Amino acid sequence: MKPLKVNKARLWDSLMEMAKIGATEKGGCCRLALTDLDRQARDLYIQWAKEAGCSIRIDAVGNIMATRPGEDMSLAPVGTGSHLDTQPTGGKYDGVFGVLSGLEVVRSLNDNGIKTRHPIEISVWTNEEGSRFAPAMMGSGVVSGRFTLQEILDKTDVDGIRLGDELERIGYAGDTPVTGREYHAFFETHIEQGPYLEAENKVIGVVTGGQGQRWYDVELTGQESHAGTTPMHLRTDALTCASSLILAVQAIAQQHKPGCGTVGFMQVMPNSRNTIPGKINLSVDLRHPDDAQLSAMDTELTKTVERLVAETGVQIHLKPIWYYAPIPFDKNCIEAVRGSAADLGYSHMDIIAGAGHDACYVSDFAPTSMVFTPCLNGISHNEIESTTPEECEAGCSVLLNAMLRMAEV
Ligand code: HGY
Ligand code: MN
Ligand code: MN
Ligand code: MN
Repeated sequence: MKPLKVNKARLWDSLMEMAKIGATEKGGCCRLALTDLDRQARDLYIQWAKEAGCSIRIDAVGNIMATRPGEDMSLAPVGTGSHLDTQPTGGKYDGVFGVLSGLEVVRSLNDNGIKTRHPIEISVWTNEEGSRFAPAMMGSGVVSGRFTLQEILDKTDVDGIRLGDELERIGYAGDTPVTGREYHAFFETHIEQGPYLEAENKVIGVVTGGQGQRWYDVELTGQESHAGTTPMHLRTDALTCASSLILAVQAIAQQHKPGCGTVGFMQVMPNSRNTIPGKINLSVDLRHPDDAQLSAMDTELTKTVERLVAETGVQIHLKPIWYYAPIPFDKNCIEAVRGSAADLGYSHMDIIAGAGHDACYVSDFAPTSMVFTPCLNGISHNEIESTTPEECEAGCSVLLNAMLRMAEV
């Protein structure tokens, strides 16, 4: 069978329509997990999926499963999907491209009158971003057993609002169990969010796995006092200590290439220009494709904290909140992606995912791989995130053919 291509214009129009929900002035999207805007996006997606002939289930952590029937409904579905929640200054494509690619696969199968043996299922995973509620990849993490349902429902955001209450409030606390989910194979399509495909002039990334991550909450406690009357040698300044820690995180990453180290969140208290900061809350995000190196980065971070406490007198509480080791994807699924890209004549290369993706957790219980496409200058988690209709068509067409290989037409 000649490899099928998807409907480029229809996919692009769906992306642009969805991007109107939570649209920001700079051309991005802000749809934080379980806000009313997330609900609006979910509602629109469900409407489209039903129009495409899918049945809808919602599970106890708000994951949405849209299923296109197969000839043999006793078979595990071939799945795809991603997330609709975004970063606060997110783009139009991170996550959404994977969800709407799944929908376009269903629409294209309908256009071509193709009935697959295995059902086809598109998942929208709850709170992949981990921005409003930390950590990330919660919906897929509960289904894969990395997190318990209760611990995730009890998570609170920075304002103390509980995740489970938000799920109820937006009407997405479903009754489908989070256990026993099965896929014959699972693929996630996603923009690369980094510079490598563009640098190598490739259209498709054949994703062989995902790098590991370690996230921490750090609380630094010094002493508030007057900015004008407190001599420099008598200060216990939490912010200057935090500054040393932030630079150390960068140094640790640079000493463990190609590891990454980021401090993206910080609260300064009392945050008054003429009071020496007494309390700092900040986040640390460490990543590496090799688990031993990721552990070494963790050890270096702990040693740095001990050194700074001794040097500055600031108390530092380093609280690990999330860890997963680097994840290898399934060889057959990787080959389905690589072979589909070759059949369609798209330039392609193997690549490891630098970002966390729901596919990483789905690979705990199902054969999994991903399809990456380039984004302009490798920029993501930024409102200027950009890609083209042609790149989206390429990624989605590879997804369609990879799924067909596994779903047995
Ligand atoms: O942080 C990540 O890698 C993802 O965007 N949640
Ligand atoms: Mn994403
Ligand atoms: Mn993201
Ligand atoms: Mn992600």
